[in-house]
Amino acid sequence: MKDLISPKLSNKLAHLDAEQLNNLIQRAKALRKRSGNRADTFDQWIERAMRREERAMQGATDQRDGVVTSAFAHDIDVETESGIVRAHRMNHNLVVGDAVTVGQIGDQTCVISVQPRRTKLSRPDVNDKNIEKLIVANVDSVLIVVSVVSPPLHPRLIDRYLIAIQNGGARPLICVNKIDLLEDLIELEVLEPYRKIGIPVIQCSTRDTLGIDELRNLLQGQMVVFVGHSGVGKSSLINAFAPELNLITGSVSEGYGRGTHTTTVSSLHRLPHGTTLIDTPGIRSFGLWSVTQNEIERSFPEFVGLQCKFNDCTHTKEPGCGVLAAVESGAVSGDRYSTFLRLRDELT
Ligand SMILES: Nc1nc2c(ncn2[C@@H]2O[C@H](COP(=O)(O)OP(=O)(O)OP(=O)(O)O)[C@@H](O)[C@H]2O)c(=O)[nH]1
Ligand SMILES: [Mg+2]
Ligand SMILES: [Zn+2]
Repeated sequence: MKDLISPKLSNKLAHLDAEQLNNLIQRAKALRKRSGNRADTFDQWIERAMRREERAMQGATDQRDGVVTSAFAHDIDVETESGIVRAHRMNHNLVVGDAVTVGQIGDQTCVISVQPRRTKLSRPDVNDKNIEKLIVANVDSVLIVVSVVSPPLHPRLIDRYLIAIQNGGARPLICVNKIDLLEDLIELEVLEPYRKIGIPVIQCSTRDTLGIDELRNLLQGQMVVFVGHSGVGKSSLINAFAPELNLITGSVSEGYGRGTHTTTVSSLHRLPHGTTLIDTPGIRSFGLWSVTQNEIERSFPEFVGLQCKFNDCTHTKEPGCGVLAAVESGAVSGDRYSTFLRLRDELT
């Protein structure tokens, strides 16, 4: 369908996702059909459709600001001063946490504009890795939820999240849930390197109500998104803060120790004392969106201040490499260094 549009116009429309582009194409086709005119190029019809939409937006009445609390395929829920309203997305790529203005166009409530994002968390689209898939916008912190035993702990996922969070501008926190299932706390030693680089690591159990108060204090007054694999207990943790929300929680399959993808859409919840929590669907995998070698290095604060002989040192084999020396002496954790190498390889 994209072939209908010239490469030049396609570039101008690059901010639209596949569905938005499709909507625009359908509107342009409808305009062309109604006019009966076959002489104009399809680019011209697309531009006409865009102008029509802009005019409609300018004429929108009863404009109000709000925050997106849930995002569906065609509509979003927006929290406004007068309560939650459902609005048509129009051509906007929106996620929970986005600050928007909505207004009335005819008898429909529509999104008129989106404010620039203060922070964001994104990943490559699962179907097309060249498309950025936003997960959430404007959060202060991202709580990476992992569990132990069932599902098992996956430190590699934490590493990828840390880079994406750093790039998006929010603060990372780690929550290890289900510690009631642990026979020996020694298994949590794999998380020590994260604590060492200054990331709070909170141990929790929603079953035994352990760590919940500590987490509540840490998150107070912030907008926080809960992310992680399915079945680690994101929704259960949010319920532990606010049982009245009664979010649906799932089970973990016996054989594989995997979650069953219970939460299917993200949702935003206001708690007392200015805390806002966002629940998200569990992920199967998490790829990195638009990350450079330098950005990977920046997410290893333990490398800062280490001196390498060469300015463009890759810290892999060069003589006089400060990072390799620090790994050798134990000043930098061998696990974290392996992570660095793995992430680096993923880029090439
Ligand atoms: N043993 C134990 N089980 C827990 C704990 N927290 C949650 N669970 C259980 O883990 C299962 C999955 O919990 P959910 O809260 O649905 O997990 P989720 O991360 O929201 O999963 P998705 O929505 O699929 O991404 C449920 O059966 C919970 O009862 C805990 O601290 N200890
Ligand atoms: Mg859930
Ligand atoms: Zn080096």
